[in-house]
Amino acid sequence: MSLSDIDIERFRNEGYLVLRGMVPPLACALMLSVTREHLRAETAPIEYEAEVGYPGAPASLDAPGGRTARRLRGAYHRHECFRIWAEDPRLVTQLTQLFDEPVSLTLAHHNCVMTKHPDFGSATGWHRDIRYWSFGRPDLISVWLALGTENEANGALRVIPGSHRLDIRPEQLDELDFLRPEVAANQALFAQGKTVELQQGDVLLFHSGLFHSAGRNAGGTVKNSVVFAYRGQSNPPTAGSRSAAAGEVPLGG
Ligand SMILES: O=C(O)CCC(=O)C(=O)O
Repeated sequence: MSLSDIDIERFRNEGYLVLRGMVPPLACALMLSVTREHLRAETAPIEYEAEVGYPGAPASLDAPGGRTARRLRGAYHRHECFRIWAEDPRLVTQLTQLFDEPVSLTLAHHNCVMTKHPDFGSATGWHRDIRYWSFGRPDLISVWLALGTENEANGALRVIPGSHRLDIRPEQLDELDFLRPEVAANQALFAQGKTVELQQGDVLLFHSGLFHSAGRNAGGTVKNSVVFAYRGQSNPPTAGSRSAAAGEVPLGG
């Protein structure tokens, strides 16, 4: 299941690629059942909505909905079903094609199951994943696996195609490096945003410089997505940074 030249070219130009039906239903069902069990048991480490602090999130852990899980962190060590997916040889081959060199999984970033809840799950503004990451080059790839349907109604990701190549002026960004909604140049960018609809087993690969956002979950069930981040061998994390703090898994390729 290697990528075609057209896929590779599309990723380079648009900054993202959707691989339909890549993960079989049985594997997704296992990841889903582990996710639900860990949500029920509140298996640590968990990031709660109240800790994310995005607009619309509960104000504190003790506020109504404050203990709504936003991310089950540490997916790689949580259960072997996530590890098996993160190391899937087909995925490693594809990432190797995109990086044009062997790859490593970085455990410091993403490495989680995103769990967006209908009642207290908050929206996420337009941002680049790389904004808090420290690597020699801003060229990582985030890999987002849908464990169920993702659409505009339940808070699917929206992306701005090609935005990984854009130069952004500092005044376009707020203090947390989200694109400011009131800036005219940003509104022109938002107008180019596309919702990435996914079904169970679909995988979205996106460049760490691609602007993306997501709405709230207005559906009736939790939306669960497994997310990992990868880098090319020649692009290690900056020594002493948070990106270097959690270890890595060399995957060859
Ligand atoms: O599901 C969301 O709200 C977006 C999550 C996201 O983009 C991120 O954590 O980088």
